[in-house]
Amino acid sequence: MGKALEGVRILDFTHVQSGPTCTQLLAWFGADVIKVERAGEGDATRGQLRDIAGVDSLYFTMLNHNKRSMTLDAKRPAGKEVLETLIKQCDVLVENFAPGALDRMGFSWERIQELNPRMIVASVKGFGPGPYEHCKVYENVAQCTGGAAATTGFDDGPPLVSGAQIGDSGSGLHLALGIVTALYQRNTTGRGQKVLTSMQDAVLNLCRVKLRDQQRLERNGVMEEYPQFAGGQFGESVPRAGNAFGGGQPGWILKCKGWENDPNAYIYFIAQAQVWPSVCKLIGREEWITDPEYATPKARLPRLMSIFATVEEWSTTLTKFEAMDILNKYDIPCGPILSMKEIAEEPSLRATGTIVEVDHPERGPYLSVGNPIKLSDSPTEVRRSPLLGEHTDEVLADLGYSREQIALLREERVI
Ligand code: CAO
Repeated sequence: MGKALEGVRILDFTHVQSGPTCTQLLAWFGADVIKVERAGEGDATRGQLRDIAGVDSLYFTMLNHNKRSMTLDAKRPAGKEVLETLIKQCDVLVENFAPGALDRMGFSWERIQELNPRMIVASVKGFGPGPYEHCKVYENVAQCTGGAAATTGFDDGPPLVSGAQIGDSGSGLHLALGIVTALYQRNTTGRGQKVLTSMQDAVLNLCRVKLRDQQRLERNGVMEEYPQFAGGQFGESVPRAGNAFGGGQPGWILKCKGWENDPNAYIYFIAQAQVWPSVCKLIGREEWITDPEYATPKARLPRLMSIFATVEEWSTTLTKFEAMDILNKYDIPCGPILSMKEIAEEPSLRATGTIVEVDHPERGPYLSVGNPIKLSDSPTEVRRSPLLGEHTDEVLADLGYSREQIALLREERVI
């Protein structure tokens, strides 16, 4: 079966996590992704957080599947010539260098347009145009400047960053959508365009509901579903809501059997209005079904934390999986807190290709997260990440370079 992006050629000038997340997705959809790296070291993540000496790290291998790697010194004249050829023959250039690096290399938007007016130039930067546009940015900076850290954690504690890499991988996802959208528009305009995702914007987009809450707070002074509503105080900006559910259905994380020794023996429980009678019966509080202090969602709001404490008396008698089975029988929305170990071993995730085992010539088999976006007519086969420069000769030959020319570039240490 063919692939959705077959025939699309990507000049992948990305490194670390945000850009590579984007180009990996495009590769999984069938694009030919040529990762251009500096000879010697390559993408810095090849050597970061190594678990096996001298072997590409999991950080690198898990973000660079299905790509080809070529080495190139893009700052030397002969290297720039190769880059020009690549720009002429590719559809998209993706980069996440520090601001201005591509211009300093001599490849401004205008220059790229001259070389190939159909080229789409897609960039991740820490910030969009404005006071911080020149700053270098990593994941947690974006979480802090995009509203995530201020709204994560408990209100008696400091701001918290999340384990989910919403700044890096989140930006990569946004960028990938921008690229396929620009490719689609090119079908009618015949022109390329610039695609920019700022990490701050991407995080803020994922924190959209918190900007909603900021405006609700300013209008009404309180937000009834926040834990602060029951006796606490609201300040000027959206507070950290602990484990409260962001939507209209109240929820919280509850202890389950074994929580004293197992840091993940918990379940997320949602007191959805429709199933309130079932919740009351399950936890032995049938009187709450009709008691005016508990019967309606509005009446329950000021006493949510004590309601969750009562449900927890029930949940601590069961393992998280037993609790999940029982709650699901009554259609009560819930979810066990799964550890990374449990997720890695979960057979259903293996069956769908969301967790994949990949073989690598230097490290042997390892686990990775496969393509989370499933297309029925463009299935994903996850192939191992390339070794540094593994495809340099192959790519140059594809571009029309002769054996002699390639040998000369190697002799001059351009590749
Ligand atoms: N040939 C020649 N030079 C190359 C090259 C190649 N193949 N590949 C990279 N370089 C050069 C760049 O041109 C740049 O040179 P100048 O500084 O002279 O312009 C230099 O290598 C370093 O690139 P960089 O500044 O992007 O790298 P850094 O390690 O200093 O910064 C990072 C890393 C991530 C902070 C920065 O790239 C950045 O802010 N990127 C945008 C935001 C982003 O994506 N952040 C998320 C990263 S994932 O956590």
